[in-house]
Amino acid sequence: MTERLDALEAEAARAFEAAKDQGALEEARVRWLGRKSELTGLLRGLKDLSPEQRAAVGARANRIRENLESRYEEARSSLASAGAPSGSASAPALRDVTLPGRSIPRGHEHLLSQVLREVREIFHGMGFALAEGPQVEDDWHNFGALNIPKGHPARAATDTFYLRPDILLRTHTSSVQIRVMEKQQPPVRIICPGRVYRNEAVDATHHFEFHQLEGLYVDENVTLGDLKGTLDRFLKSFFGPATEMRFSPSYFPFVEPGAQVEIRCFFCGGKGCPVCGPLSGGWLEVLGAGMVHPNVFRAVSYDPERWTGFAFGAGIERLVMLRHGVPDLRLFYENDVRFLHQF
Ligand code: FA5
Repeated sequence: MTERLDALEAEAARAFEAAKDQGALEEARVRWLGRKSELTGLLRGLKDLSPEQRAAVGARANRIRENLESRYEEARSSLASAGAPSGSASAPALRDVTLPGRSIPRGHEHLLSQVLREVREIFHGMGFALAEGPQVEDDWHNFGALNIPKGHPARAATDTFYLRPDILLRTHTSSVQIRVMEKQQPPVRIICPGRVYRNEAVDATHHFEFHQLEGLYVDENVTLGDLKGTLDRFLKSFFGPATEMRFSPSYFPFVEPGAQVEIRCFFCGGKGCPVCGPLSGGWLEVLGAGMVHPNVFRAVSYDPERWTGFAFGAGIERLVMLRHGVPDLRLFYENDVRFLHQF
């Protein structure tokens, strides 16, 4: 058997060397190394030999197979580099220059980022500076200094994510008012856009993570009229010059008086529609606002007898939903390009 193996090795090596093109070489490969080749048959027959013979002949047969495989590879690459014809696989590739090009999809700014930028520009135009604060906040800045002491029922209004007993994810951007007033003497005129968190069930109009825009103006003789004028200007710039706004009384512990600000539904003109709802009488709530409570001034060591101010807070997602007719707030966070590319 070993003699036959040696002869087979020599014949196969000669056949690989003699092949003039890839087709002939492939034929030789099938004949000498293929599944039905003599060598494969011999290897299969090893099982009938005694254990000693099997080890010796098996090792030799495997060495021969490896040797023939590398001879075959050598022959193949020397035919390829000599440019031997080999069928379509290695034919020179033809380029069709008339085919349309492949376009590379281009991204753009997310709708929420676009709107945040636009809102910042509107308020910059009215002299408001940008302020930022941490999203991981302490109890004092998120609640205590805003006239919401421990045990105050208003704490129940926002379900809070606590990280430690006194450390939490801020539930509103009003915390930034406090941080700015602690550092800066009046006049203060700032807006604070940012992400806030509430432990809430998610639905079409609620998320556990959303954006707010806070505004604060503190100076001598700031009036409710200043607040109304500022918000009227903002809402008209954002929703259009025909926008009608109204204030109704509301309660936030950090302002007195407090107000809920609504705009007349611009989808139905105030008649009542699926957007403003049959019970709203055609008005859409857009933000909370009011005159800064004297206790908030005391918390930051401002003299409430001297300083006056207004504050407001809006939910950015809700503003965008209204302006662009987005029916579900979750669309902002799902990263579905079919939605995103529309804006
Ligand atoms: C506040 O957070 C007050 N800090 C706003 C304020 C500031 C009032 C200064 C007075 C003076 P409120 O909890 O209502 O208020 O939230 C403000 C806005 O955030 C709402 O009008 C709504 O647009 C938006 N909002 C509230 N909860 C959610 C939520 N889960 N998902 C999306 N938007 C929300």
